[in-house]
Amino acid sequence: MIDEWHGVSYHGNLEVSDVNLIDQVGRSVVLRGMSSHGMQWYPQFARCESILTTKQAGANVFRIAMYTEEGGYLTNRAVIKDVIRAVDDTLMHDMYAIVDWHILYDNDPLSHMKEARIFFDNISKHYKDSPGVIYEICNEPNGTEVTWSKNVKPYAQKIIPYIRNNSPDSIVLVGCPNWSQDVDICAADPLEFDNIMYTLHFYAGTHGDELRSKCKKAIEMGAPIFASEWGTSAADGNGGVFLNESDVWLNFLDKHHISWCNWSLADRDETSAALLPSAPPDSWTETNLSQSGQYVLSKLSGII
Ligand code: DCB
Repeated sequence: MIDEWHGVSYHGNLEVSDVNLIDQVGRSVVLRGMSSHGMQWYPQFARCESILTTKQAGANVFRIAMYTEEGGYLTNRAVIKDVIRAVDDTLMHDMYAIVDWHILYDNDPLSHMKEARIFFDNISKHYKDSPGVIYEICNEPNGTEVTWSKNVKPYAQKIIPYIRNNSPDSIVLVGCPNWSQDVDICAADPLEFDNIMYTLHFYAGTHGDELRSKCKKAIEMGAPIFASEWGTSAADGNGGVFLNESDVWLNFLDKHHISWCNWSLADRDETSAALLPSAPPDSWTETNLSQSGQYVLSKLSGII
């Protein structure tokens, strides 16, 4: 399947209908693109020319991963400047922009509730008139103590009204327990907001049939799924690359019209990074692509 390239000016405001995305006139929409790495480390690849190169390969979305910890937002508010710039550059290219509150070692999204509330209130006010902005409110809740009913769902119920108040029609992506894998648990006890999708995250070297079954189960229960982060590597971002396993995953996503972002557009020395070390941020080309980068960029245009 080869899709024609369509972006924000064509599709406008997106909506969730049944388990999939549609646009303002009811056409089906699948978004595909790259995720940045941590914005506190790799903002240079989340800028104009770099994002444009992914668009030229077929991407119509870019995800901006704003870590909360590890030198991210919580201790370094200056990162917002790069986040805003990345969103603006993405919108300038007529692509959808995902603002990702990238919790990770801060397992429970409730642990930084107040900061999340202020951040999402401000950012959804700033982009209230931009149909291209999508909000991802918690990257990967994890840890045995962190459950959907006690932690993640209450967090989502508190944060989403702040976004809705400023930007009533935007799509909101909600992370699931167990590193955004337990989509079936969310599906069994869904949120009562419109235009919500649950995120499925997978790493092809670690996750396979079992996770796909969970996802299928969630879809059958009526849950809309967005694969906002996946990698060709193992779950630690390294190892492999696992391209045969990635093929199986991409066929699965394609079959279910699931949108996706690949981890990550950076030149870190790890196999999941799309660029080789020392890639020039503003002028990287095919020669700078890692094995993963070559593979993923060839899939962005919807050619499976
Ligand atoms: C997720 C995170 C993402 C992480 C990738 C790969 O974590 F959302 O932030 O990225 O998947 O692990 C890695 C970077 C590294 C960096 C590290 C810490 O690639 O360069 O050093 O983050 O910032 C997952 C996903 C799944 C699982 C575990 C993790 N899992 N995890 O299934 O066990 O522990 O980070």
